[in-house]
Amino acid sequence: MPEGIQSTVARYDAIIIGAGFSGLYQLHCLRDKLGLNVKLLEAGGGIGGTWYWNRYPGARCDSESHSYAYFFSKELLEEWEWSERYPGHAEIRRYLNHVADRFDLKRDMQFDARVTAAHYSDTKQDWTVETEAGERFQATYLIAAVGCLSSANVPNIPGRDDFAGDWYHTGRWPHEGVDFSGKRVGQIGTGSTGIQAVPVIAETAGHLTVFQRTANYSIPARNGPLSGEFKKYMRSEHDQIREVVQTTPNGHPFRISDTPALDVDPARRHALYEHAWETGGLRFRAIFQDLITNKEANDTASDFLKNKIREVVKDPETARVLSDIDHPFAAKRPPIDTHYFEAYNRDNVSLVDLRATPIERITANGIQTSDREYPLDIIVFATGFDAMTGTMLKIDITGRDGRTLKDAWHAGPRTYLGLQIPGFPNLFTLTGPGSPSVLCNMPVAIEQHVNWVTDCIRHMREHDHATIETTEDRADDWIAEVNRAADATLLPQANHSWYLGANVPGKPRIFMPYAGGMDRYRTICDEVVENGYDGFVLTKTGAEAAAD
Ligand code: NA7
Repeated sequence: MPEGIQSTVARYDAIIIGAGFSGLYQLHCLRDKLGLNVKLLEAGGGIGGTWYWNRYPGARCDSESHSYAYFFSKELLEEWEWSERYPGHAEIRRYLNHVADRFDLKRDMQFDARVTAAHYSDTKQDWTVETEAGERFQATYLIAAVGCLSSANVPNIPGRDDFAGDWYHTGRWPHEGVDFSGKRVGQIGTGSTGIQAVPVIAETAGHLTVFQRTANYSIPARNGPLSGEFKKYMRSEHDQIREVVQTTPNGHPFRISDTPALDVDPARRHALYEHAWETGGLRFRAIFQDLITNKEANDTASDFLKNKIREVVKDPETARVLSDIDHPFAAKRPPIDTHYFEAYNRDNVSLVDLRATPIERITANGIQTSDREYPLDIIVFATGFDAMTGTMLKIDITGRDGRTLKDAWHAGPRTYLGLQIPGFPNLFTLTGPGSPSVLCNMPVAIEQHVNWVTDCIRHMREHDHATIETTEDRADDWIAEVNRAADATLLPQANHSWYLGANVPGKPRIFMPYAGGMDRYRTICDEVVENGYDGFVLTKTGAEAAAD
């Protein structure tokens, strides 16, 4: 144990891992509503979770700001004012810091405290949590608020350590920023992140070479400052906005049309797509009811979007490579952008088609493809995340009978409702795999989960329950339901999708988020409670395993 580190074990009712949207609200609920003694441990040096780390050029949320917020406090809704249609990373951190200050949360948080291990004791019925620095904490409840996109995926391309220049992953961006002026920059990756970064990096780079493996759709975000009128609407109509976000399948502040795409004649359909393109953002996905369930309907949107790429991008070969998209629209998370395709019309931006000429290795000078070497000063990895499970699996977690999480999840994540894992009593996973999470506007999914966990712990304390744990059978049933929900959509049809874990070599291929809709999911969770925590086993204080 390093010098100066306490050797005694601090004791709490609950430990929360992570100071993002979910950790902050969970701390507020457990401490201020239930009166528990809570400690929040955070690996980063400050508040923000995903937004603490993602500071790359152009980093911005794709949810509209008036819905990317907590809805639990009327006062908070009335006093906070977003400045743009989509909040940038710095503004989101300001918001979360404001929330933490307003509810006096920081006094129970510890930063630079990366949790490396969490072990459950069958005899003591509690968790011991250990940080990288060797500090240990004990608690009855352990809440993983670790985020879905927090474990950076840096591909293991041969020669990476040989590179003589600088390289960065977008999800671990230096706080002081990176100076691209006059530099030869190579960017690998054209997902949501890469698509945001390209136009901004291109503004100062000497030359930007984008290495694209899978071509992607993107819709203009149409970002801009919010008008005074809209700000007034946000403040005065938050009840109505809340009602929409909490009752739609995806938690966004707009309803999904109930018209199937093919019920509309082609001219009218085209006009509706044009209108949605001009409106911008994820609303595009909502203009027809069946875009993510019916391939023929989806083709009408895909064709429209591919044509837009060809209209915008002047060089025909670049336009061909960018529009040669192999998956249905929205089968992967659809990016939204600010002048992404336009960036390819700049003299200092060029595109490399990795499908035609794959990367062979990274050299001291740059990137070597099967065709040639691209000399570079900086490489930007916009290569995404070991999503939804990566962060949990990096922690050495053992549950009942010393069973490791790695073992429990060797074939893919096993949870009931994305809330609990069989064999891991009193461990709750906020927006865990098997919950709508990333298929929903995140703060909406987070509030529902935190409220559920808070009510559950309240129930346990009121009824003298020592532990709660879901069962293997229930996890099996829920995995089948998650698969059924995904198979009813086009989502599993995208290769390399991080929804499937297919972007990380060796990761089990299983559809991780629940695609049945946040509205339906909320009802299922409510029914579980109404039926006496159906699917969970609750044991009485002091009892070994007396099922309730
Ligand atoms: P994504 O969506 O996983 O995108 C990662 C991109 O990096 C994607 O274009 C990948 O191509 C590419 N990639 C990954 N590994 C490689 C290798 N080895 N070689 C070449 N290209 C590679 O991550 P983002 O950060 O953009 O977005 C994550 C989420 O954050 C997003 O969906 C929003 O919810 C917010 P591929 O498609 O796998 O061929």
